[in-house]
Amino acid sequence: MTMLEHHIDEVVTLLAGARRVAVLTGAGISAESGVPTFRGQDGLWKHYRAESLATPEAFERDPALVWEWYEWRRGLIASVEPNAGHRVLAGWEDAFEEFAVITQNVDGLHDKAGSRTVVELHGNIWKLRCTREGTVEEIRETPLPHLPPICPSCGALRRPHVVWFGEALDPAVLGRAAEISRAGQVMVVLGTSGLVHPAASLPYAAARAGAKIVEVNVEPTPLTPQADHFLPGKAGEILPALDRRLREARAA
Ligand code: BJW
Repeated sequence: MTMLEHHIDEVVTLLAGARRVAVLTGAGISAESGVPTFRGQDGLWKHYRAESLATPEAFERDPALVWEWYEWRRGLIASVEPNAGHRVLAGWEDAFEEFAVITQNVDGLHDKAGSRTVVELHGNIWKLRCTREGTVEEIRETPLPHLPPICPSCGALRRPHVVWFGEALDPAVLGRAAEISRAGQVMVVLGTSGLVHPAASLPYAAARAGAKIVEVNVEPTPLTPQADHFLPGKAGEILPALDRRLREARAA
C-alpha cells in the first residue's frame, strides 16, 4: 500500500464516521474545469497585477479596465463545466447529516454542479452591485451590452459583486462560514493556497473546535503542517477516489 492509499484509507474511515462535514474550496478545484487559479505558474497574478484589478482603488481609478478583466473572466467561466471534484461534493450533500461547501470562488461552479449548501465568501462573478444603492442583480449575459454597466434605477456605476483586497467580507456570510467550520467534525480543504484571510483562518478555527483537517492540494501550503491528513493530488482525481472508497466502506 502506498502512503497516499494509506492516507486515503484513514480519511475514508474519518468520513464514514462523521455526521457533520464542512468543505473549504479555492481556485484549485475549478482549475481542472479550465478556470485559471490566482497564484502559481499559470495563475492570474502572474499576468495581471492584483492591485490594478482587484481593489476598490483600482475600480475607482479605472472602472472600464476592471470591468474588461471581469468580462473576460465571465466569458471564460460561461464556457466551462463543473468537473468530477465539484460533482462529488454535490453528491456529498446527501451523504452526511450536515454538509456545506464554503468557497472562495466566485465562478458559481458548485451551484452549477448541484450543490445546495454553498457559502460564497468572496461573492459571485455573475452578480452586479450598484455602487450607490447596493442593490444586487444576477446577470448571466456576457458580454454585457454596455461597459462599464450602470444601474437602471439610479444611473450609478455597477460593480462586480465580489470581495476585493482591503474590503470586508459580508459579516453574515463570514459568520455563517465560521459557524459551519466550528460545527464540522471533519473539514476538507481543497485547492486553496491558504494565503488570503480571513478565509485562510477557517481551517484553524475548525481545528480548534475539534475538527480533523484533511487537505487536498497539488502542492503543500502553509496549512499542510497543521493538517491531520494531506492528500497530494488533483481535487478532480482525489475526490472521486475518496467517494468511491466511502461508498464501499458504507456498503460493507
Ligand atoms: C489544485 C489544483 C487541483 C491547483 N487540485 N489543488 C491576515 C494576515 C495577512 C493579511 C491579511 C490578514 N487579514 C486580512 C488580510 C489582508 C488580505 C489578505 O489576506 N492578504 C494576503 C494575500 C496577504 N485580505 C483581505 O483584504 C480580505 N479583506 C479583509 O480582510 O478585510 C478586512 C476589513 C475589515 C473591515 C473593513 C475593511 C476591511 C479580502 C480578501 C478578498 C480576496 N479577493 C480575491 C478576489 C475575489 C474576486 C475575484 O475572483 O476576482 O479572492 S483575491 C483571490 O485570492 C480570490 C480568491 O478567492 C483568493 C484565494 O485564492 P485561492 O482560492 O487560494 O487560489 P490560489 O490561486 O491562491 O491557490 C490555488 C491553489 O490550488 C494552490 O495551492 C494550488 O496548488 C492548488 N491547485 N490546481 C487541487 N487541480
